[in-house]
Amino acid sequence: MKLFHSPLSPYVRKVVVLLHELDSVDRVTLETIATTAFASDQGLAAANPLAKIPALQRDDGVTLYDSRVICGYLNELFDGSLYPSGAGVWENRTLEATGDGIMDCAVSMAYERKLRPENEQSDDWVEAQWTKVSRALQALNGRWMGHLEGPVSMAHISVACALSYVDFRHGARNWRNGNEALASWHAAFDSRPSMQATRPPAA
Ligand SMILES: N[C@@H](CCC(=O)N[C@@H](CS)C(=O)NCC(=O)O)C(=O)O
Repeated sequence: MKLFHSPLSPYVRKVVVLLHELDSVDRVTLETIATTAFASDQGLAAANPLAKIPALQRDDGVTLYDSRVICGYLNELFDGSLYPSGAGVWENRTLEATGDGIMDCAVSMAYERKLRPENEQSDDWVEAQWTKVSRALQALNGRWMGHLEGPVSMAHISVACALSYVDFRHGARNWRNGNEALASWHAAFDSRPSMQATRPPAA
């Protein structure tokens, strides 16, 4: 199996953290590519019409995409327990969606600044995206700490990768201010070997 990969993508990081957590890193080959919305990698576009990473090309030629689909597939394939069932399952999925949604907003902000010419960039767009990130961080800090302190799941991995991406691209925003409980949870989670092994290179 081949994973279209970039060490900078928080969505890809979720998948690679899962592989570490399930002790299955050697079961997937990482193909590192550079792709942007304006310049898609052609091999990736042939496998995933949306030309987004992560995309997982299986040995039977089928390509799975969207990080949540890939993580669900690999968790099942490797007999993981990163998707709990039973009580609290939908809360857990909502927590995962919150982590993924923070990534969506934070990536959109980075694209606006990095990919669009300066005279086409919208400060209002960037600030509107940050408002969503900031509200989601307050919700995590205020309402979700009980869940975050429970057994490790894909939701934990998603939130941790999202927070690390906010550090990576938007460190100057100081997200820890006012979110102290979340900050100390993140510091502890970030020390896991799976997170240490998947750090993005310096920006
Ligand atoms: N919802 C998707 C989002 C994937 C995504 O947006 N990946 C970015 C990299 S961080 C990408 O491939 N961007 C290239 C593009 O938009 O063409 C997922 O969870 O996999």
